[in-house]
Amino acid sequence: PFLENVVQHKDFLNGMYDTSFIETTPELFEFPVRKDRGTKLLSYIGQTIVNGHPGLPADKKPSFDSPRIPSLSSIREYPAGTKQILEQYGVEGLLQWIRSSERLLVTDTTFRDAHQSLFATRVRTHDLLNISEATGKLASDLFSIEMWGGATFDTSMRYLNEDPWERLRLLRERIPNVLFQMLFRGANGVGYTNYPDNVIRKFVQLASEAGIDIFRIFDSLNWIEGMRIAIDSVLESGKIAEAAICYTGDILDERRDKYSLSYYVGLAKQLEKAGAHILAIKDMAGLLKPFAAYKLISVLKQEIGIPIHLHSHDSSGNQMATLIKAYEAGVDIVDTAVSSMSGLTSQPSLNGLAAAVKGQPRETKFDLSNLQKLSDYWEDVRAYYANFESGMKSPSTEIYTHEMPGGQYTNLHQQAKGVGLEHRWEEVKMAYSTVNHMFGDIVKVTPSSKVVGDMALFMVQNNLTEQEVYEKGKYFDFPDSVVQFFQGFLGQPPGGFPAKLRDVLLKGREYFTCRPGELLEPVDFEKVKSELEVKLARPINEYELMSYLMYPKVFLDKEKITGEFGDISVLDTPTFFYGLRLGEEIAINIEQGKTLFVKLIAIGPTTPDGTKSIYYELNGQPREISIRDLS
Ligand code: 3PY
Ligand code: ZN
Repeated sequence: PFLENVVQHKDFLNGMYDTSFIETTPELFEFPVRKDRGTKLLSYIGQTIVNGHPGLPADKKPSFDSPRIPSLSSIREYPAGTKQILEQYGVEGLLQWIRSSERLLVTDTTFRDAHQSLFATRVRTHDLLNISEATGKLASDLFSIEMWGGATFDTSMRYLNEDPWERLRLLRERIPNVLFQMLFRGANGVGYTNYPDNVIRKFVQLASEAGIDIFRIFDSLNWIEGMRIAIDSVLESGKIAEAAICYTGDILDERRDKYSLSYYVGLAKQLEKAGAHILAIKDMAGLLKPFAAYKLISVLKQEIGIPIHLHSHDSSGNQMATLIKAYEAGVDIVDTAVSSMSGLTSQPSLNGLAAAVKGQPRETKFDLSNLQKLSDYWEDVRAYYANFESGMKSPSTEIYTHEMPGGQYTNLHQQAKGVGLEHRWEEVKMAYSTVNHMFGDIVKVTPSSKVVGDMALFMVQNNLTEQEVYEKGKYFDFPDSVVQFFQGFLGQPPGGFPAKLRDVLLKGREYFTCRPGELLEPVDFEKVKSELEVKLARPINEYELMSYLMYPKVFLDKEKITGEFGDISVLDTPTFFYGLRLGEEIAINIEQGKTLFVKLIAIGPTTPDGTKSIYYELNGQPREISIRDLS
């Protein structure tokens, strides 16, 4: 602890010390009280009981049924799946297998996009692990499982205090037979802005070593320049590069000709030329209507030679029909989610699709009763996260007006709630559409969609109309994300930025049209790593370094919370969100063969110094923890 205090002291870090440093710095001898794992977990639970979990009401813990985990006693071995095809025959062999497949291939997004879209990406690794063996065994005919990337990287650290790399490693151990797929935002990595080229290369290399097989790469403005480094890195790593065209507008609406059929075909051809193994049609908002899908996919099937993978969101309720029309047009792979995690802003139902094409020439191989077991589990687990849902109860064709991505809907709803605008949610959605129009009708997907969302919230918060933005814009400081977007930090939209709005927003700041990666200095990995090790006073690995490079502040905050509460990923989800009820006892497996039994005995009153005593039994012994009451 003494050495830790020295290397973490600000004067030491800034090089402002001499030989009298130790004698003249008494705080070097103040040592934090070391807490054991049990005490740290009791502190976390106490903190949650007294002050609530951020974003959740500090209510009494609701009671939940135990999730129905399917029995696997009759399935000893994992059936061989696509992972084995890749391992045995390599990328070319896998592509050959896709082309010769007589079945419609299916990806399950339950572990990533479904919960990103339904409840703000909050599913914890704990709940994924409990169903992972069953998923590998009961749904071994999946083409792939999308389980990483998108917002999961950020949210797992920010809200769940988890290490995303650990999630990947643990899931890989429990699902050894199906390809793992991640969503990668091109030059924006798994973040919200462009990163230096060498960070993007290193991320892909690490993710491929850690178990990702398929990288779905997109650019939030469909700007191919923002995708090339990522595509090349995947090709170098020997994994599968699935490059995406992001679908917006409506190819069947002749008045909306900015995003036409020929625009998408041109883009697809460029991606094929750039080396993509698979083309993804990424319909992030669910705007690709059934007959448009038929047309787009039929034409693409003529114009390109690589397999086509369709991704969509069911916000309008029309997207199962889109999948069926895509099937008729010869789509190779489609994205779905386990039924209790499907529909609305999520993907259409895996179970529903399997049933719909049963008996057709390219039926899937799934056993519906097995899929039902997975759905039963998720139905139970979904209840834990009810407070993060958006309140959307039915499909809505409003999506064709605001065009908000499914993966953003609940996140923006949470963001609106956070700034006190939940009651004006309808206005926020309308402002979202207005901002898109002001920005020149752009592709809206992370991070460009976040910029549109930030501007929409800003306009609602300040009661600004479009006209007032132009007229009074000089008196306002617009959100940083909006300013940086117009400077060119996310790349260039088709047709460029509207000049009038750019002048209002930039107020004389510079902007550029080259690739942001050309302007960003490469990161000196060794240097950042050693600085971080000094700061944290512990060695870090390359994966942690990458988490820090993607999200420096979030990573450091997580480190602090881990220091205070230890590894809270071992808690079951109701306890993680709501603590314990009086008299309730839980068992916490803190490691293989080591279990803590925790019972809540009593909660004391708030004392004049603003704390409450929480009385527990830990493995039968009385324990008291004092928690500051922040209410
Ligand atoms: C993400 O990038 O997180 C998305 O889900 C985009 O659709
Ligand atoms: Zn999506």
